Amino acid sequence: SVEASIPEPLREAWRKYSAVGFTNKEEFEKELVRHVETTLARSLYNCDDFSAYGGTALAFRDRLIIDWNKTQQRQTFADQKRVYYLSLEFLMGRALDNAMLNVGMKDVARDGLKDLGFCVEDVIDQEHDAALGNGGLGRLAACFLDSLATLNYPAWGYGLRYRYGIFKQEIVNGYQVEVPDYWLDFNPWEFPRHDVTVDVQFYGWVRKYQDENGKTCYSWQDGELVQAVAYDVPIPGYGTKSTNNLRLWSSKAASGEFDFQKFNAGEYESAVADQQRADTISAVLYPNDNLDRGKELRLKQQYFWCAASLYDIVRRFKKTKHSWKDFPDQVAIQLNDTHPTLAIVELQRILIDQEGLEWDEAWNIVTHTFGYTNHTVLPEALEKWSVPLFQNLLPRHLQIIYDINLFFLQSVEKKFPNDRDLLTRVSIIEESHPKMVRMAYLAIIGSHKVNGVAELHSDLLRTTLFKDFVTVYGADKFMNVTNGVTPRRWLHQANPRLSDLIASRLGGYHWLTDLTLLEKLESFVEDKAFRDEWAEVKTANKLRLAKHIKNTTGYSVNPKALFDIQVKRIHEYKRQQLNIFGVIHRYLTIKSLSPEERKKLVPRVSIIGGKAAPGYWMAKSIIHLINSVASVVNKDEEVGDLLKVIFVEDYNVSKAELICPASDISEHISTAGTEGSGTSNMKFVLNGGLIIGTCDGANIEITREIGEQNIFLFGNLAEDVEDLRHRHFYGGFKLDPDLAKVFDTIRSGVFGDPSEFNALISSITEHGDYYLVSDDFHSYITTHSIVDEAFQNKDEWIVKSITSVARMGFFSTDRVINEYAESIWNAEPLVVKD
Ligand code: B1H
Ligand code: IMP
Repeated sequence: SVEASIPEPLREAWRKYSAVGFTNKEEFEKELVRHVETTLARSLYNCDDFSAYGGTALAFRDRLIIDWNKTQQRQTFADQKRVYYLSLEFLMGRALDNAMLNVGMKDVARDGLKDLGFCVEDVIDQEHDAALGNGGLGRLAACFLDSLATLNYPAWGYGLRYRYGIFKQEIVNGYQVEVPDYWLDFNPWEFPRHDVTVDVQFYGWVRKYQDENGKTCYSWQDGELVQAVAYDVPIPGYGTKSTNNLRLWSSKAASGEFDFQKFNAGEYESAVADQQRADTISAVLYPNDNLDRGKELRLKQQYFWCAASLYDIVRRFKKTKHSWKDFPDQVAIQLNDTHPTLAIVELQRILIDQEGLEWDEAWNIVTHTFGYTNHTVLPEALEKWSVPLFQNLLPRHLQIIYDINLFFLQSVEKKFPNDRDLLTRVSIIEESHPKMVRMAYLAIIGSHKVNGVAELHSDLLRTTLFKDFVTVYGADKFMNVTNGVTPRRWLHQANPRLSDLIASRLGGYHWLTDLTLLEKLESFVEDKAFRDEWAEVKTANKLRLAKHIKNTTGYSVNPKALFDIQVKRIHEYKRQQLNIFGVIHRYLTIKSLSPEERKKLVPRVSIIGGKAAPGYWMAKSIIHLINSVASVVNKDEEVGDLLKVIFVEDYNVSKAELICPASDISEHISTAGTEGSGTSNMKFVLNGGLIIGTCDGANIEITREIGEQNIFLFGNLAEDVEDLRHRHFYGGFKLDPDLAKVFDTIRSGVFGDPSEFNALISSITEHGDYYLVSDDFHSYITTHSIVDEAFQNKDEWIVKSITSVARMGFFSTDRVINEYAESIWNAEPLVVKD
């Protein structure tokens, strides 16, 4: 082993001085002050909350990196199968609170900070979110990393180190304005590895030649080189020493000969321009959720990241000199959607062009290595790249894709002779103008398992989108792994009050690593004292949110009102328009009642938050309508506390941690069959909120787990959507009468210039109502009345809340990761000891 090659006396000297990190309050304070004074060059006299955050973060970082080193060494010696999770998005949020809790040192930090004059919550609040993702897909990747480390799997995440994460949203005069999110000014959580670099090639041409044995070979020549530099982010597990690695690549100009040539030729400016062009690759996260725009720079990002990651993975594999056929026993690579599909082609290229393997042997290795997760069936989100673009940027990869396709189609033809339609349908190349590469098909063909993220979604994949591939491969290749969330961040960290209350009854926090243990809570539902404490926690969390709303919007909301929350990316399929039309309907109802009748109503606060993709006009006008309605309703004295409308600006992970514990009801109301899974539905229920939702995504399994009596379902079913859409066009379209009144009100100008909302209304009234807003409106409104009624029975409401939480054990990402490990990765945990 490597260790044996280091002489014993040297090892001893080294061990004597090995860093250990703080283990108690005094040591923590000492480390904190040392970092503030020497690393940050501040002092007692100018240490503000931000510097205290810096010192605390650095002290915790030291601890993490000590465990990180142990973990990586242990994994290197054990040399068992590693899991690599490739994702273009990791929506991590803040790291400090999570590090404190996972290491089990938050109380130590709280006490230590107090001794030095600081409040731990204020210090935690100083941290800038790491927002390298759009929404659910990126946050799922972050939850997976937490569970992988907690469960001691040897696993690495690979992504891009964007200089700009998702934009910051500001609301100006009711409109969304995007502000760049430069988040790297001070980031103590990353370790630059200037020695871990990979040169990545683009453009150029392919040379065909015969080797000394007369075998035909290909080599990718010339073009442009960009350097990838690794930045490592330690990922601590909860209650374990295991600290895994998230490796993010940053781009810069390669220091190869050709820059020097330019400098020598006096082309200083153009050499600097090359530098800037290289920087651009990892500069910014594409801000689209569930949308593919086919931009060349995006394809460059994808290849840059796949090539660097694959090089790193292959290098690590080769260190222990296994034979190539062992590769799939040592390496599992999971593709988070189709964004990393090029990794499949890149591995095939490495094996045949660089390692000299025969095609079939190489392809066998490739297909046993990869697994592909699909997250969406929305047609506009399915990635396709134009062949001419590919030809120019990645000429050798395009050749390999054509070969993969040829061999695949030959195998299909053999199995299903003379079915030319089938061949056209399953071909990786779409015969359009220009021709397009269908990335999902390539991902399916190059992987041994394909999974969807909730049962309905996986069924839809098998019966619609990937139907022909089920015919070709059989059903076993296509499976379901229902999503989850990490209970560490989404209960313990976000909702310390509820976590402590649960711990007080379950005798500690062991349920945080076995969430099914929550079922024991059901035996306390009859306990009045427990129910009261449960209700108090909810009220405290609502107060915490009310305070934030007051500080950020100036509006006062009544914490006794029913808090109705919908926070997620703004998208027509997620139907925030249905929500705001419902709010207008409620407003009209209130206005039509006498003061006596109004007294019977349940006061409501409708809270909506989320970002719209900068180029998505319909989503932006939904935001504008919400803000316009808010400014009218919130000022209407007749309405008072009966209805308040709040738009939460700049919804992100740290705000989600504040918001999820504070709902009475949350909305998950996508058109049936459109939401892959949804994960905020799980977070809200886990925090004791009930939900109103459609039969879509994971709502269906949540219902199965918690019971129909504990969820408010409404709307048309997925199986009826196609028919309804068809009828809108051919049977005539009939607008719901209540919705018609809502539209009349908007058109009357009550909420400002109605022409601003024309497109929103006409997409329903004139253009086929693709998302079935009108079809579902009546049952939506009726179900909200049922919610109001149920909320008035406080005791029953609390019972529903407790029962739901008790039955949410299934939705931990620990369960999810164990399912992937067993049925896709064939990977085992490796416990790291001291
Ligand atoms: C999800 C995306 C997505 N599905 C393309 N698809 C993107 C697609 O930048 N792009 O091009 C970005 C994101 N995101 C979400 O994944 C689903 O809509 C949710 O339902 C699901 O819960 C989540 C995690 O599986
Ligand atoms: P990599 O797999 O070479 O990228 O190494 C990742 C990390 O694993 C290193 O930074 C070390 O902490 C650890 N590591 C790698 N190789 C060895 C080794 O030979 N002995 C002990 N630890 C190692």
